[in-house]
Amino acid sequence: MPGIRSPSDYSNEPPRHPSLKINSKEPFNAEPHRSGLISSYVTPVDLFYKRNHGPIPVVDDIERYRLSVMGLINIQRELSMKDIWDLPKHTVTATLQCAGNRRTAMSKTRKVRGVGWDISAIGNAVWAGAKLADVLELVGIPKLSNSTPSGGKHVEFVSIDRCKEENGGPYKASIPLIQATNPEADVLLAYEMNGEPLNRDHGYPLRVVVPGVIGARSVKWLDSMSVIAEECQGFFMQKDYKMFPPSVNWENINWSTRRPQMDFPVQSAICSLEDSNVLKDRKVTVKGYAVSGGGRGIERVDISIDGGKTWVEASRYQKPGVPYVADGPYSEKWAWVFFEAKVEVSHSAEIVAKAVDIAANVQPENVESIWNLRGILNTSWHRVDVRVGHSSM
Ligand SMILES: Nc1nc2c(c(=O)[nH]1)N[C@H]1C(S)=C(S)[C@@H](COP(=O)(O)O)O[C@H]1N2
Ligand SMILES: [Mo]
Repeated sequence: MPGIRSPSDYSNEPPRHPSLKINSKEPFNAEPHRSGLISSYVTPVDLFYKRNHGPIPVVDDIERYRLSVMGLINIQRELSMKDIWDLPKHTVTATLQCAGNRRTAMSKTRKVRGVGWDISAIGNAVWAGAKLADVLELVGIPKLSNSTPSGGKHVEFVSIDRCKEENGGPYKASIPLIQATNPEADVLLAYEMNGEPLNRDHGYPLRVVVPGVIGARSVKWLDSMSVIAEECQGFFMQKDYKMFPPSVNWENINWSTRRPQMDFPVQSAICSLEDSNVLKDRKVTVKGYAVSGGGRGIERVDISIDGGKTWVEASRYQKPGVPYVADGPYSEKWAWVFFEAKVEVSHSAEIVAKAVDIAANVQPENVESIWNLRGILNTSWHRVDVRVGHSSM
């Protein structure tokens, strides 16, 4: 379509912030440095991690943009951006996290396949757009539908981009219809990020945001949407982003034995310290993020300076200066909390963070117990080794 293109090479990429740590150039995958990630509660768009599987689409004629909605009874609807803009605008603060966040640390146990992320394949943004439940209602599917009269039970999102995993076809994913039509699930077709129109890297002109779920389901550059009977059969639903036990390797893997990962488990990481930091002062401020999936708030964050033998509780907040209470009147249920604890270490220390969500789910102690060949969902206790003294260099 003129005005809307998916380039087949990387000569049309948008500009990116020079401070990003690039994990792969083509496709472009990058994350901010640890300290940059926690410099503000809402992650600036420039610093927000970028996770792509192909070249960035070019949409330079918004007038021509149409979202096709298929799988309806005898009709296909073409929605323009104006149709979407005319629906009530909802704003949702939600943390997006790649299932591959913290993969590099998992590879230290045994090599895994995938983009090597440190702890910043995560970001928190203020997304605005139409609720998917309202869009579906507009095309004739009522709120809180388990299925449609023609047997539709899932909503599939298909992108404009092209990627090699789909043999040159578009990136796609699906979510259950009941989640898509539940206004409380806050699934958005978002056209704004942090008060600005989405930029190209993050899905201009329209993307899905599925709060509480691994980033892979939040399809960018939405091209079409279908109501289908079975979940999406695309690569990223069926041959990737599934959690396998440590015993499964590339020789004995049977992808069909596992479900596509949806909700994110409880996660936290320390961002104020790098591995092998040499500190000038024994007094250390330990700061970072904690978040869980499915809208489960954070109940507690524990910090240890002796590798997990003894613990202190960190303070938590979403708004600076306002103590965070899970499910409290001011809490954002889909968004991360920042934590902070002041500790005093002796000459060397293994500093550890672990979070607990409101369902009392706790991060696992060791990465070995959750090791999986694709290196997803590394939510093990986050550990950093520090030493007090002068650098030997
Ligand atoms: N069309 C499309 N949507 C996509 C992807 C993609 O490659 N193409 N990557 C997914 C993955 S794996 C993640 S983690 C998030 C990343 O979103 P971001 O780049 O806005 O941070 O987008 C998801 N949506
Ligand atoms: Mo991802």
